[in-house]
Amino acid sequence: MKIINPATEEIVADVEMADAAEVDRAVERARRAYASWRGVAPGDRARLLRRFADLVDEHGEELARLETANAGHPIGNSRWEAGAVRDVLHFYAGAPERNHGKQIPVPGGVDVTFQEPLGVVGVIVPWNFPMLIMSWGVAPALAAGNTVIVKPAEWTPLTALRLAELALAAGLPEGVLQVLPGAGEVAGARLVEHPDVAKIVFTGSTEVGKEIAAKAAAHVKRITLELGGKSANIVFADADLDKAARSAPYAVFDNSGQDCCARSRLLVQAEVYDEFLDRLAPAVLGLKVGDPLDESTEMGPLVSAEHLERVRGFAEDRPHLQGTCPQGKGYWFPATVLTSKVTDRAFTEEIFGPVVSVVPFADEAEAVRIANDTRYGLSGSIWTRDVGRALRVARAVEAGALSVNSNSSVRYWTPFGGFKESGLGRELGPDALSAFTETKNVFISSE
Ligand code: TXE
Repeated sequence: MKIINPATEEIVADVEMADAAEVDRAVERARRAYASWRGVAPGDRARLLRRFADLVDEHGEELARLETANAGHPIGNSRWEAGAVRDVLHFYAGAPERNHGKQIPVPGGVDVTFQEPLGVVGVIVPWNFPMLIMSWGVAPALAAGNTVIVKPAEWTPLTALRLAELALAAGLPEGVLQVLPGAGEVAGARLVEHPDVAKIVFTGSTEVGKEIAAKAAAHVKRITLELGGKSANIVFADADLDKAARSAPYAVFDNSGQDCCARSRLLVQAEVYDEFLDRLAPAVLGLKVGDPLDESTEMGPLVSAEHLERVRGFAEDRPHLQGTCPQGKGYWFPATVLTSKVTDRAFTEEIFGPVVSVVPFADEAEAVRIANDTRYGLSGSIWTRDVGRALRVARAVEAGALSVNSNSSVRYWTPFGGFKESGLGRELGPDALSAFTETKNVFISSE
């Protein structure tokens, strides 16, 4: 398949797509590798993961440029993402030696638990953060003693393929980490259906996530799902409005809005609604959209022509403000603010583009009601100076990753995942390892 640079529409690579038979062969290799990888001493496994992290660090600039060429991310963002891949690997490199079980008092002997690896894990990755989201599944899965097959998104396989080469160069044995580019309905579906794949980690659309959950259920296969979002950014009248207005564009336009945590529903308390829209304008109109290799660029293109058309279809009703973007080659779309009704499609469906819908609310109760009136529940922000209100609203909003007076969502050492149709299970944080292990209880008789 031809891989396109979304900023220039140039072909940057031609990548072979795996068919079902190739997936089967990869699963067989992963099974063979598992037999020895699970027995590698914890300290040795940790050392290999650290060496892998060091190589990612050494090749950070190369990985960043590759991600920019393939996914269109501004180069500064891609550098941050390469650094985050390194950090995630380091974080979970500390895990093999802390993969503790328990000793439970029982009469007539000793009872101990072991955290056993699962076997072969399939990690199905989307195109919005190709190398970063790959690392969230790969690092804890390998640390726990599993072997991994990654299926990158069709449009963005390049950094995943390079990471697999770096893993081999770091000394990870053949078959421990494989990357298999392929179509979702072919290679992805085969991974999900393969009886020897013990677990699927999937990040992508809620629709495909549901399909995967149904198929996995047929084998009682373990799954972690990170799906769509339609997160709320709630601004109360008592908030630091300047800070909230400066921060709001990045909450939705970062990565051109192609972010499952994008706060694409901006709820503003009625008494400051007009003032807030006025404050928002310079931040939206001033956003620098263009060549992702230019160090000063803040927003790049969308990932593909197909996705651009999809986003465009959402941005026509009730436009309030629109920034600028390059014309001509590339999949460009400007930062767009809509003053929506809560029933508008743009307000209820995930757009995954640089489009934010603003609506007013009267009071705390109404803000919570609107925020929760969605099938999604991934992230969100609350802006207020009232600590009590911040806590009440944070507890009331049905979402997995909230922030107060901030628009950040993800830190690799804290848990991340969704309520409702935004997902199942948690990635990252100290407990992610348990998503890649099975508890085994062993009783040893002393009689
Ligand atoms: O996602 P898909 P798409 C949302 C976002 C976006 C929409 C569509 O709203 O506009 O989904 O994007 C693989 N069995 N998100 O179509 O199809 C596919 O090859 C197994 C939110 O790109 O879900 C790719 O590797 N795998 C999201 C991955 O699934 C299958 C990130 C995601 O593709 C498969 C991406 C199948 N039947 C999109 N069909 C987020 N949560 O961040 C596809 N795939």
